[in-house]
Amino acid sequence: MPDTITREAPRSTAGTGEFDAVIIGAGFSGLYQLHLLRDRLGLSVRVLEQADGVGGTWYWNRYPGARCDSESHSYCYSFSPELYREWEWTERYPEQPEILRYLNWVTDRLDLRRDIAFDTRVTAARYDAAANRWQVTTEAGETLRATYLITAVGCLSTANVPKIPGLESFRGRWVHTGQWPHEGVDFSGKRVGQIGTGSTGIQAVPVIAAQAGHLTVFQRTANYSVPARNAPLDEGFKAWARENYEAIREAMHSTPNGHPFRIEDRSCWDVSEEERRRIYEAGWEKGGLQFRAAFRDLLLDRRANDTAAEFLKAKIREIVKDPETAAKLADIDHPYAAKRPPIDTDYFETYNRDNVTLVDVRSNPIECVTPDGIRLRDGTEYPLDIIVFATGFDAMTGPLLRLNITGRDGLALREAWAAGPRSYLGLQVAGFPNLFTVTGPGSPSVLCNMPVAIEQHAEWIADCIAAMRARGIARIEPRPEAVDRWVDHVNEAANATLLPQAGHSWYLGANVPGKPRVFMPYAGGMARYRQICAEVAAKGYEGFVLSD
Ligand code: N01
Repeated sequence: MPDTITREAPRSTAGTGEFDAVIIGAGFSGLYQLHLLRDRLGLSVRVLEQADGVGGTWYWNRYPGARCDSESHSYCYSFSPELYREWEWTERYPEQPEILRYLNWVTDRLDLRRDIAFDTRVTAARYDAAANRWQVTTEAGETLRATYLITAVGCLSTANVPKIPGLESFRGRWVHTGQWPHEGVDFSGKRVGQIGTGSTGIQAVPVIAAQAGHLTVFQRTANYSVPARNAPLDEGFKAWARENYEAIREAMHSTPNGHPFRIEDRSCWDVSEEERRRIYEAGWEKGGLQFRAAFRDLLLDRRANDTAAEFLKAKIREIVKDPETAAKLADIDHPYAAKRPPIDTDYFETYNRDNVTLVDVRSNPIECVTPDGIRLRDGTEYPLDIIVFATGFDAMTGPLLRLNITGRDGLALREAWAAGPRSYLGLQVAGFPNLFTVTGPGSPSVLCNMPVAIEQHAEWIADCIAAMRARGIARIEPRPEAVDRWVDHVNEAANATLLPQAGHSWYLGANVPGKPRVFMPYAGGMARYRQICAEVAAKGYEGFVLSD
């Protein structure tokens, strides 16, 4: 029986009407986009949000251990020094409830709530060329019309529940981490099975293990992880962040991944083996995503990457006492950070508990779910009361395709992207005038600290709309040849790194059976991307067709 957030019949308050802009989604992106379009440009705007509150990712992902891997002082809006300085984070990495409180606080502080329709799921959006308006339909049957349609639906908002035969027959409860019940799940004394050891699974395992009777982790792909070293923030750090707001923002804007730390400008081969080891030890002790910034060539040179990979695998073997379990955990088949690198609190240590078992489902795959548990190909069965799917998302394209968007001449986005996403700058799609996709495929998005990527997109879109209105331009859409060039550039940027070498990564769509294998985010770096977007705008929106 699936156990997810229950939704009653739609009781949307979207209303029917004419707006300058409709924004879909009220997470980090939609909230800021609303603020810019309404309060800076003076447009009439309606945000449509399927949940009953703001927060997006942080509304849905309430699984045990859910916490951001970016540090608090960088995982927030930075467009306003007042907002930045007024909010006080409590820990090095913000926990899901704290981020949700923060986003609710921003919503009220900027008086955004009155323009958001909650409980409103968009079922279709169609471009009416004659009127140059987008017609947006909701589950409750309402229709809204707007000149600009902006998707702010996030990259990781469509839960991926693998189609495992027999799931419907399971007599226990099952739940996906991205659709976690608001009242929580009581694991006390229960036999819990968790499928998935990505960033989410690695956060959830220690917390579930601490409560469950027994936890069985079904691992298909072993993963690296570096300790997060989470801790309460002291007053000194909080004061430092407030005082150094400008410098922190400047750092986030000038680094490839939007984090406030810089990637060291040294090659792995510039230092002796002993020095390298000392650097990795220091990174391990400091903890966090910064570990991958130790050398500039870790994601460029496979041999350099191997040095970090070997260090991390040795740590696993050191921490995990049972050699067989340690060997399974350290049997990692991809370069370090070629998949999104997780960080953890006691992940590997948790396998030393008596109530935790690791099962390798790469060599012996899950065959089916039975009424009583999970059965593997060799017939071994694990009786379970609860199954946790930490199996990720139909990333980046999933949230956009499920909106059923149809552009000019009846072209469906699903058709346009049948062989994989094609966009210009990740911001617009040819054939879909005045549709803007915040952090869409082809933009740095998930390879960047998300609020930094989001702010840049929302600002670029607002500036673009302001420029159009000032010049009396009614429509903007990319030229097909600009899309072709951008798609080539996205591929080149990915191929210049080790990222495509993790063949099963969701960056490539490989986690969803049947999804086209295309490297979706832009790997050329956020700072470079920001510059490209600014140049495109400065050259009168080069690569776009602007028409009256
Ligand atoms: O999802 P994932 P996630 N049978 O796709 C396994 C962000 N995030 O939710 O690798 C067995 O990474 C799958 O195995 P494999 C972050 O960007 C951010 O963990 O496909 N196993 C894998 O182990 C992250 O990257 C924060 O072989 C199956 C796991 O499920 C993104 O969200 C915190 C399976 C899925 O891992 C997604 O992370 C947490 C099957 N049929 C997450 N299907 C922050 O800090 C899938 N798996 C902000």
